[in-house]
Amino acid sequence: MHKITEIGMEYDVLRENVKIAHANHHLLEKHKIRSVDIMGSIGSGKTSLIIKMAEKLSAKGVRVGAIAGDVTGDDDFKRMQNAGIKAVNCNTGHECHLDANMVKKVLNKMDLSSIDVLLIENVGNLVCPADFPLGADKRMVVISTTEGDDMVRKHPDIFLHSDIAVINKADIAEYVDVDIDVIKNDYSKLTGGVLKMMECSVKKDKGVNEIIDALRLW
Ligand SMILES: Nc1nc2c(ncn2[C@@H]2O[C@H](COP(=O)(O)OP(=O)(O)OP(=O)(O)O)[C@@H](O)[C@H]2O)c(=O)[nH]1
Ligand SMILES: [Mg+2]
Repeated sequence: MHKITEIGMEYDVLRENVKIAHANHHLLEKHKIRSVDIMGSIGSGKTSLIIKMAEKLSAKGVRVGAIAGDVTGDDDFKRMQNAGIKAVNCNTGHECHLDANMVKKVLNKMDLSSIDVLLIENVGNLVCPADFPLGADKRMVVISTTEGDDMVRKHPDIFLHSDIAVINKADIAEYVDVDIDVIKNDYSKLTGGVLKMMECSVKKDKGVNEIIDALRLW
């Protein structure tokens, strides 16, 4: 569990995070903004998916904003901006995940009346983000075929903390010797058969509409 000791007192960071997450959620609801916390492995295609989703949503008149969460730099932020998304960069410094307080500070800087949907890209990591809800309506985890077929078995927590799970880069599964059905079966078993993993290829624009449907963002 993530805990810190401050001036001799143990301070429960997770409990404080939940309180701020509730406030973020309340603020987003007040502005009628639908929001998604997009977690997932490094390089699984989170930014690519956000850009593709934003393109499709914008074409239907939905105004999209995004938070580009990264440890350092502005690469993803610039990609989002170049794609016409109202984006804000959020560098964590040394942290391997966003937390609710970082998101609160970003929300204070955003013009919330100018967006309908907020897509929050978390730092690429399949462990830490799970513990830190941000206040988004939905949490989604994105993995890809290039990480192998054992991600659900190795990182069950993040899948259990997510409403929707996506396996991206379906277009290259055969080249990296990955059987997507193995991953889907692991996920079904983990979630008691209630939830099905969604499959997509952002590159080939396959499965992205279905993800937007599942998130109810149109
Ligand atoms: N073949 C293939 N490549 C993809 C697909 N989606 C994304 N990529 C590529 O995968 C690489 C990583 O994509 P990003 O969108 O930057 O991934 P990310 O999860 O945002 O990465 P981090 O923010 O660094 O964790 C890029 O070179 C993308 O072009 C896909 O569906 N198929
Ligand atoms: Mg990214």
